[in-house]
Amino acid sequence: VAPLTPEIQESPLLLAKKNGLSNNGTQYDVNESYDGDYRFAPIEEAQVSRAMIKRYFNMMYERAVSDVVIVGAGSAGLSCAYHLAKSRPDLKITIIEAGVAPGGGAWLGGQLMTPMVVRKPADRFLTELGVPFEDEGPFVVVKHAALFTSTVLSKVLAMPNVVMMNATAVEDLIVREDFQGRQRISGVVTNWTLVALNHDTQSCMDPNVITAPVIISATGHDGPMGAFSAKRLVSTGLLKELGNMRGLDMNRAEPAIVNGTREVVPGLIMTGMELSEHDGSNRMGPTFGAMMASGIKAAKEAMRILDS
Ligand code: AHZ
Repeated sequence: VAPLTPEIQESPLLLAKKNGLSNNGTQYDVNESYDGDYRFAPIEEAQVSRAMIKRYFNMMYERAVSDVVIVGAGSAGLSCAYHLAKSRPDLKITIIEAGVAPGGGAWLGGQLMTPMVVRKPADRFLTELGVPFEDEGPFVVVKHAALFTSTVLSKVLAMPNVVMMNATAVEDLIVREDFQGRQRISGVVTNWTLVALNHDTQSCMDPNVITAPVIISATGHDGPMGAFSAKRLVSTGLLKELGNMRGLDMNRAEPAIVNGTREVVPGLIMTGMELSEHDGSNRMGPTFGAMMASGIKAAKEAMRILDS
């Protein structure tokens, strides 16, 4: 990928410091003593800005064309990203997460309590991640939901083919006509979340776009931002009406979400609790196995589409 701008000319002082040299050209010594004399390598403030700007905007430039965009980094979106990125290191996978903190509702189990319940056989995913749990027979319990979320998040972010833009919201879908005259979702329209939340107060703050042959929507059930794609499909006329999430029934809800995970319109796969709004299926409350299994199924669906 070509750099956005020609290499910025560094001042001789910056260059010397970057190379670990002091003003007079001698190598500086970073003293690692913690006895009141801890010293850092010298830095210019502008170096910090450039270190971030160059990487972030080069990343945006490169990911303007992605292979797969995952919208939403809750338990379903992250499980999907993990399976897809691990199975297909050749794919450019771009995650867009509206919140500053990725993880969606998976930092806690239920009613702000920390343990996370996962019904079998989805515990296999925990074993694959290396997340420990207690076996309770038909289900397992992770001692803190954040242990699952931080583990899957760190593994996803460490994969070289994955990037995540958080604090960034998908605020529309790109809908194109394919060669058969069918409407196909071909990308997402993004904005900084703080901008997306202020369209009513400022005029014309136009968005940015990312194109990809496969979009996976994992934006959760209805909420301030949730069920984004399901609602947008209705307003574009691609879906007649929302099914609307039904009441809680764990035994009906979990298989309905996993078995219903699919390409809901050409180019758009839906996973996790967003599907309950699309299909009108039940909610399962604080049990997370379906989010993991649905995410994995969405990843398999993406590979099927890309390989077809
Ligand atoms: O910030 C949202 C969250 O992190 C993000 N998101 C929503 N709209 C977005 C948009 N652009 C970018 N327009 C967006 N990001 O999507 C994430 C959704 O995570 P979640 O935890 O809400 O959904 P999930 O389907 O991964 O997990 C649902 C967990 C639930 S809800 C539930 C119940 O209510 O009964 N039970 C379970 C297990």
